[in-house]
Amino acid sequence: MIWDRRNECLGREEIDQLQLERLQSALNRVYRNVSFYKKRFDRLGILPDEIQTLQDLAQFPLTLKEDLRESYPYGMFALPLREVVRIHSSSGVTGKPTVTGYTKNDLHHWSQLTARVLSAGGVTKDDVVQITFKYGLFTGAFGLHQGAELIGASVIPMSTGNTRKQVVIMQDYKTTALISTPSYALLLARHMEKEKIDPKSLSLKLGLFGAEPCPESMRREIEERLFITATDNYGVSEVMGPGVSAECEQRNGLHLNEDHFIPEIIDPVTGDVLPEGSKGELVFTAVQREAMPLIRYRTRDMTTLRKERCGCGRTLIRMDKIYGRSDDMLIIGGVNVFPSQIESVLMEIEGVEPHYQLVVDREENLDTLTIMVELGEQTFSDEVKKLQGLEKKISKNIKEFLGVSAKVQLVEPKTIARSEGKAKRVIDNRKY
Ligand code: DLL
Repeated sequence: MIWDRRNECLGREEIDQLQLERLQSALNRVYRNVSFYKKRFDRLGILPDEIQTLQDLAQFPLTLKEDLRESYPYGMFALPLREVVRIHSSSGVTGKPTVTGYTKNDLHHWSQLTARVLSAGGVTKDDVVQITFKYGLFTGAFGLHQGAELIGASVIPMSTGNTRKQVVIMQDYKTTALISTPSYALLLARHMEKEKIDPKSLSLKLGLFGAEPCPESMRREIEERLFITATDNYGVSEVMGPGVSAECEQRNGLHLNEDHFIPEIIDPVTGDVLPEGSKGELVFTAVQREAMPLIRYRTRDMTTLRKERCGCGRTLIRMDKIYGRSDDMLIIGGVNVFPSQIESVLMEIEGVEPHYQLVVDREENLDTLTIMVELGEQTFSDEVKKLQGLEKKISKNIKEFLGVSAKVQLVEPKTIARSEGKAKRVIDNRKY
């Protein structure tokens, strides 16, 4: 089912015209109202009015996550706070998170966009939707919740954790659609297997998965173990949250809501715009946002855009599943983590040296993180009990500050290889 046939099935010329008009308006709004953009454009001598074609967008500078951090919390807002009715933030607690704000109109658009995502994934008003994303600053739960209500589905705002209860609710409330990270879906499957609960005895039909990569092998495993149809959906909190793009029943790429987000693919090294069909880094200009329009925001996600028509009837451009990242951000069980954040947690702990290595693996399709932490000579000679206490403390702090579970392995002084150049902090053994 196509939620918004008028906007999801526009002709290419209509899309281009709509994007150009909205782009001109967004550039003018940020130039007038966001000092960060005014200063930048003035420095480069470019005026928003000069934009004549969509290709002219490439003259404008890229916006980085760091720019948002430096404008923390409200520096990127294009409207006074009294117009902002909702505030969310990106995951990750240490360091400055990035903040994103929504006006009433932004929330209205957001619900429309997540309703598109949910409809593409097969959700209708007859579904009972269980949302297992965390309700809070993270955009995932509220964003998809609003869209599901707009469709008229029955929404269960379960939030994260308590896997046993999640399954009981699923049984009792007759959940038909699961909204989660793909890795959590596998955790649920594993739990049911252990508890000898037959997934076929549930009412579950659909799984809409996002917030982290879901490679084909993982999709297949989820579908086989839970007896559901699984679709992938993608979003970035700074740009909006979920609602940016999603697979339809054809499952050959994610339809990108181009009437709200103008996508470009750039070479992550040179920043040059690459031709259609190239693999590169995804950049978005959020033209419809009122509270926080973003110009050429670098997502650091690697993909390819394709304009060929899809069998479902939607004309929106499609992006391939995310291939990986152009920076060192890791997504572990749906939580975004930068090695630098782990480092700052470690450095707060006495006796720990600034030498560590992160080993990321996938065991039975679930992400695992092991942090190898090097000890100073003094600490290393401590008794076993003390060392065990230290291991626990590191693990607890990582969970508390970053929201990820990690196994901590303490290692002898000088065992982690030193590097002359950039230290190799991460060994990612997962295959996408
Ligand atoms: O993860 C928004 C979201 C919530 C999307 C729920 C879908 C469902 P952030 O926390 O800002 O926002 O993380 C954004 O997560 O740049 C990608 O690297 C990654 N990501 C999100 N969805 C996918 C996906 C939300 N379907 C970052 N496939 C992005 C691969 C994804 N990576």
